[in-house]
Amino acid sequence: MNQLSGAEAFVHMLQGHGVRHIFGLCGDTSLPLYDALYRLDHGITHVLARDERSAAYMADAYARVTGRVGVCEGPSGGGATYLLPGVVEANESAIPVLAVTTDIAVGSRGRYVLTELDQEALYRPLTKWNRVIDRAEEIPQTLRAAFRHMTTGRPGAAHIGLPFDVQKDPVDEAAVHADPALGEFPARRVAPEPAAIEAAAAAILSAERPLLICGGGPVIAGAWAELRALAELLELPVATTISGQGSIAEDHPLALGVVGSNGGTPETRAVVDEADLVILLGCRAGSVTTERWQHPAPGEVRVVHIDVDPAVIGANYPTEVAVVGDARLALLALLETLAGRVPSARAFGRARVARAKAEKLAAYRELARSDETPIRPERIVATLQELLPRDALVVADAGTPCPYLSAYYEFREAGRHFVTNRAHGALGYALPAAIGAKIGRPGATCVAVMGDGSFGFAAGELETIARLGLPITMVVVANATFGWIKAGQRSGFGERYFAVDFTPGQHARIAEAYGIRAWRVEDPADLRPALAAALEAGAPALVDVVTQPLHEARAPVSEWIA
Ligand SMILES: Cc1ncc(C[n+]2csc(CCOP(=O)(O)OP(=O)(O)O)c2C)c(N)n1
Repeated sequence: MNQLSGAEAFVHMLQGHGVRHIFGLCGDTSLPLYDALYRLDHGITHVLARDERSAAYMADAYARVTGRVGVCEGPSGGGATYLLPGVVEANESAIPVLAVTTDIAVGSRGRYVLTELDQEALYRPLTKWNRVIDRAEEIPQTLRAAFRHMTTGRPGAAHIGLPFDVQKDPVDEAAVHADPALGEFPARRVAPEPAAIEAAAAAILSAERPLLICGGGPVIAGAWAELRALAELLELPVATTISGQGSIAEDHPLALGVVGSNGGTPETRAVVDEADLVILLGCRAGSVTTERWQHPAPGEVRVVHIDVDPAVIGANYPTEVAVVGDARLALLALLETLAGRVPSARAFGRARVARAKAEKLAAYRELARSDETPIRPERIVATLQELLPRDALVVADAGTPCPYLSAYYEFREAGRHFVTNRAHGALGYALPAAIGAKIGRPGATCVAVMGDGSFGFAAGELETIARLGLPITMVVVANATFGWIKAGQRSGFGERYFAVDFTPGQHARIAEAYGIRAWRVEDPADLRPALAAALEAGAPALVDVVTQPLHEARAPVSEWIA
């Protein structure tokens, strides 16, 4: 038999699944793997990150924008622990990320080897599938299982541990084969039961004011054409969660925009409350989307719940009709079932959406023109809206960027154009995620919007952006405080501000020290020229905007404690 080393087999298995990029950071236990990556002709580009946490966020964003599995890697012990935040974010957001940790030799276990850690136990609660490989011959089947689990059903993250000796032991070359279809997601889509579709159609037809709320599912399933067709057939207002932005072009007359406590507003909430039937599509109806299960009101609204994951259906709302299946296939089936059965179109949807949007945007537009200093977040959003092309990629952190962009930035193309980490909202996501997003979609204008708190978490990756020469425009929304938490102290704790403020940073100068072009903006009049110059630079660029803090702002946030 022809033999490969374990590391060689591992690389060929990634190649066989169509992997083109790996994001990672080196370590002792990874040396055989790195050597195989160096020697073999595999067509995979390795992107060196400066922190494994960033590598995982890069892989996550890369997967979101490409529809392919994102791969990140790090060494045993510290590397394995530093990858975790990105892996859990991906898993909870139904994004397939393969985390590869190398590990101490199987033969050294239990002997107090530097970096020893039970990496399988560590990853168990954070992944959909997880295995530390004990014998090299298991490598091909382990990779196949990981890809099957990551990209079928509800997508999710997987972890594979690759011990040092396993990387060097022999593998039969004949065992190295892969189905490249499993490198993309969703793979092997599952269609819903016809009876469930018929019941859903009947329920929807019997409703007077139905409303659709899209979670991340329709974006992952690429269901925007079918969604739009269904909305137009039924004159159905379409709301989304933050992860669901991109399910429908937000300038469509039936697109209501984001609902919920983060990015929803009283005007969009009113439409939710008026609905007599809500279709939850690829949406878990979690605390943020539903304003802690108040809007819509459980028990008072009829619910049709469509999801690829049967476990989420009925978790939060008494459900009249449960439909299990891929979002695109479910919508296609609904369209077929409803054909010819919808009474002549009612204008209700469009008129109601238009009114809600006009009311919501009136107050925003006023603030977006404001010449106040510190600069209002509304003005930043409006300026980005003016300058960015329709198909730009916007990557955002928690804090000020997320609610403001969700509420007021209009993503005018369906599909994944907004990348943000809504499972955990951990700070420091946007800067590294923008790297993965830009590498995944090199032709798109890419902007990362982050608070100065988030900047502090991620600034080390400025070197990566500069080294790779990635033309990403970073916008730092600088207010010298962990503003979201300060706003929570204002709204719920009598303005007892405790341990939230930090020293104002010179973010432009930090970027310049990395060789990145940068602007600092304090005067609102300078904002547009600085952002325009940054976007036109064709090179890494950063704009540091001294911004009104959230606790003084009129943020589109109904609850600070989600
Ligand atoms: C890793 C992590 N730790 C803590 C939090 C809790 N948290 C949510 S928002 C926020 C403040 C964000 O500050 P900043 O990035 O400066 O943005 P701002 O809210 O000021 O706009 C914090 C600390 C978090 N989301 N992630």
